[in-house]
Amino acid sequence: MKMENLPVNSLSLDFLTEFLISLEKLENDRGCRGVILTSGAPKIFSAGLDIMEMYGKSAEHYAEFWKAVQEMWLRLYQSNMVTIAAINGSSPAGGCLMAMCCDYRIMAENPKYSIGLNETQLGIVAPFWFKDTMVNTIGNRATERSLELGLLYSPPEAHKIGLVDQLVPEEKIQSMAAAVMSQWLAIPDHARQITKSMMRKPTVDRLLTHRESDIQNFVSFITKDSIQKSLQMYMEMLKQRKG
Ligand code: CO8
Repeated sequence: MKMENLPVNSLSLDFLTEFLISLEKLENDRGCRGVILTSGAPKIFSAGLDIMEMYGKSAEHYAEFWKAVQEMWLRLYQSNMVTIAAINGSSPAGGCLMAMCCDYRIMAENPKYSIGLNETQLGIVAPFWFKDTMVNTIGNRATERSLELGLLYSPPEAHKIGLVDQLVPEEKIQSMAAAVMSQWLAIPDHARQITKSMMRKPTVDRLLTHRESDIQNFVSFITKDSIQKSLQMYMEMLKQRKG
């Protein structure tokens, strides 16, 4: 699956809806046992959640958007397919979350790219299930430090802490992803799927149990004047940096 929502593959409501439909089609296709998730946008895997979906909109819109973000996580994290992220660009926040949902992460060795959950840098707080996904990937202490400081890691740093499994020269990323996919597909599906579910189910169940309150928390947090102001300042900073 090659994500292409130019310029930066931000996860808008429309994009998430398309993504979910495409993923479901593959999931229901008996001939498809694995997916490589990558980007068609130059230098960016995904810029994470579309900030414009979280700014200046109605409470109903925020609730609908958040439900779609939850759904993306639930489907991708629990996919029956082998999922490999071929991270061929920067991958902040929601982009990092998508990559962490996969079974294996390969990142291009480009010093300009970075990956991490940088929410605190925007003045917002990563939800508990973002945090849980990171804890399951890199452990508690590394997550605590990453989240509090909103750290974005270079490829070597991300590899060192286990946020990505492997680094490759950029031009080799797709062929390496295909080679890794072959290794994973050599394992009988049912054994691998049950094992994956055993590892991930407690984390998934936590969100399922608190799904409605998580939506309400998001809406009441994001509608606060102070949070709207932080997001506005962050968007302005992005635009100024560009200039
Ligand atoms: N959403 C919307 N627009 C974006 C986003 C985004 N996430 N990221 C970039 N853009 C826009 C920029 O504003 C710019 O717009 P314009 O052309 O109109 O000026 C355009 O995309 C291109 O961006 P850049 O010029 O910055 O492109 P670069 O190639 O220089 O850099 C980056 C690309 C590295 C992706 C950079 O744009 C960046 O760092 N973006 C911000 C990424 C980020 O911080 N995302 C966090 C989103 S929040 C999230 O995912 C989880 C939130 C959890 C919510 C919890 C609340 C309770």
